[in-house]
Amino acid sequence: MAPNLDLFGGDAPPQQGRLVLGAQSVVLRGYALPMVADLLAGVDAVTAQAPFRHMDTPGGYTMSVALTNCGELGWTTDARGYRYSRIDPLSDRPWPAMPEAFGQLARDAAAAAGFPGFSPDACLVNRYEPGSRLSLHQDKNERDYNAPIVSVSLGMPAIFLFGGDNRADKAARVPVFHGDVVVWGGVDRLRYHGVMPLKDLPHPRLGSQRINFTLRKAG
Ligand code: MD6
Ligand code: FE
Repeated sequence: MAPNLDLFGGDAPPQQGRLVLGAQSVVLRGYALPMVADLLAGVDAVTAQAPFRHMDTPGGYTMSVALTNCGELGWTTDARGYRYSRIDPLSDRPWPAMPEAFGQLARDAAAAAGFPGFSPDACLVNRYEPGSRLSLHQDKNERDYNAPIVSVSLGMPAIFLFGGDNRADKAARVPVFHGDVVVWGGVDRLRYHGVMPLKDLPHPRLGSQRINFTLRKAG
């Protein structure tokens, strides 16, 4: 192949542009690609202090997605319920600080999606392996629903399910790729969503995993 036709070293070309999901929700294709190295360094720094773990749900299941947190507040679940906490129950210490690159990306992406002034205090980091899934849920443990949520996808692709305000509403199937950022808030803030069981489509940099992190204003 002529060198000028191989700009991406054999990888698929990065996607660009936006996919509108709802009145106040959008996928920003490839928005995180320029800062992937900083984001992955941030994930490594966070997980060195607060490793990924499989949490239990109040319903008696163990999540197939492994998770951890950074920032002032971290989301946890156990037999007693879902909540935000300042302390990592595994270490009994505060969650690791939010890496600067996470906060910057979240502010920029939120503003690009119509939510200026976003200032997240919590970041939930999820790790998916082939077969991991996330059943339909609403994000409603945050105190203030005026702030949006910014969700960053790295590694293997996934099919994000984007439903309505009721669990039974039909959900759209939205493929999300390495570097995509989903922002939602406002009238769409409480829509049901989830992730289909992941296929094993190894990513050149991250192998057989998908890392997703979601930035929120929880407190
Ligand atoms: C995920 N994301 O994409 C799971 N929540 O792995 C979420 O649960 C989520 O992507 C709220 C807003 C955006 C999200
Ligand atoms: Fe969610």
